Amino acid sequence: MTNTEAAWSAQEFESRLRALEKHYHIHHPFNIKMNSGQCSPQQIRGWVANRFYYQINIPVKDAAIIANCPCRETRRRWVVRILDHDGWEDNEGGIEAWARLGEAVGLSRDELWSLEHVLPGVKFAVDAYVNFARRAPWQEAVCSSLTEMFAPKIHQDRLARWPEHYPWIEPEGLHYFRSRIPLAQRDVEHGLEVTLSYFQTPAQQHRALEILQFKLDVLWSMMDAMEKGLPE
Ligand code: AHQ
Repeated sequence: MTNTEAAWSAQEFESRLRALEKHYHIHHPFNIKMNSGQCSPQQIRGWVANRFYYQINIPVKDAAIIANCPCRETRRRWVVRILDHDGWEDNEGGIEAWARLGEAVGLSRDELWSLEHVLPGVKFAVDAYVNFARRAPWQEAVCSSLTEMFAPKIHQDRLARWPEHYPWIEPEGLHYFRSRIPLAQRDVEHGLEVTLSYFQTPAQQHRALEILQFKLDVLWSMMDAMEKGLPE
């Protein structure tokens, strides 16, 4: 980036963010293996148990963003992300839906909640994400959530392919993926609003790309750890 470079328009900035899709974990060899039916039941269970650590940390990450955010309007909107995962009143939430996915693939709730299957590389990557959200300016942490721009496709792939490739998984276990698609689209709208308005100068816009790449690397590293650490 030269220091005479002009800032990108909002449209160009968004398309640069979206161009990072090529680094999204949908393209990771382990994800391709999983979605083409080549994973053993043991590996599917391992993926569910490891991703559970990511899921239970999402509301912790979002609470860190809220704790750092002085803007009531933003907090009023961001708080729904915590409720989406933790649930509220009789809405059980996404963490409960993931526990149901665990049972559908043959993991007991105790086994899932024990976190005994969580691999060191997965734990390090997830903890790096949560600690980033605790320490970074809240707008930077918002920007890091924008990997969800690419999430609907990966959920749709699982819904389309897992029933045929993994008929042994109880179908209702896939509810989490279906429920997440509209929520991801809603969340990305808010995340983009904050990102496109906060990161104004060329240096800030390049910083935003770096932040998104960091989060893409978090997801990619989780897959690296699972590819290596989940035996056939
Ligand atoms: O289920 C996912 C989820 O609730 C979130 C929240 C969001 C964030 O705040 O970082 N990212 C995210 C993602 C979820 N599912 C992942 C998947 O592959 O199932 C994708 C992940 C993301 O794209 O960041």
